[in-house]
Amino acid sequence: MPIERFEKVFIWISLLLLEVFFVAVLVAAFFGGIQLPAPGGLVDPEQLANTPPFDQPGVRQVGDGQYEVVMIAQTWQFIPGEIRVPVGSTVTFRITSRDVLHGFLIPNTNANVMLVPGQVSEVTTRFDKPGEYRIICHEYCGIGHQTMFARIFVEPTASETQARAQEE
Ligand SMILES: [Cu+2]
Repeated sequence: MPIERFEKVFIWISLLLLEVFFVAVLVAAFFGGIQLPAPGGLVDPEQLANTPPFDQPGVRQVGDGQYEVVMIAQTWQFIPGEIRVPVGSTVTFRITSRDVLHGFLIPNTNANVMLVPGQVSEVTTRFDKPGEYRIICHEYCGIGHQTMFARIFVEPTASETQARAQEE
């Protein structure tokens, strides 16, 4: 069966594009640190108050520069609504939803997961720049959706604060 010349060209271009996208996925996965959010386990959303670690949401230091944040999302807030960690911290978030589907996005980081009731979402990110970050719900969850956010304050370390004071 003869294949028309232009058709051949486009078949090759399509194959080439597939290759390019495949390589892009590999580069993102192995060099860009992009990864699928890991399922962190199952919980009963109605029993969160009696289920560790969700009975005590908050920030815990788990190592040198390593923190764990246990969080609950519910209409229309994150608990806790404020988190403080020192700059340079690696933070693992363990989050679940108490009621409906919510989202968890920290803009300009790799943290971007869905929060499904009954499921624990886990995502790890590093904060190298001090400042205020926001956690945003990016799955429409009802009439108060646009007000659903939390703050992360990444605080400069004591030595950095001193260095800055001296500069001024
Ligand atoms: Cu929402």
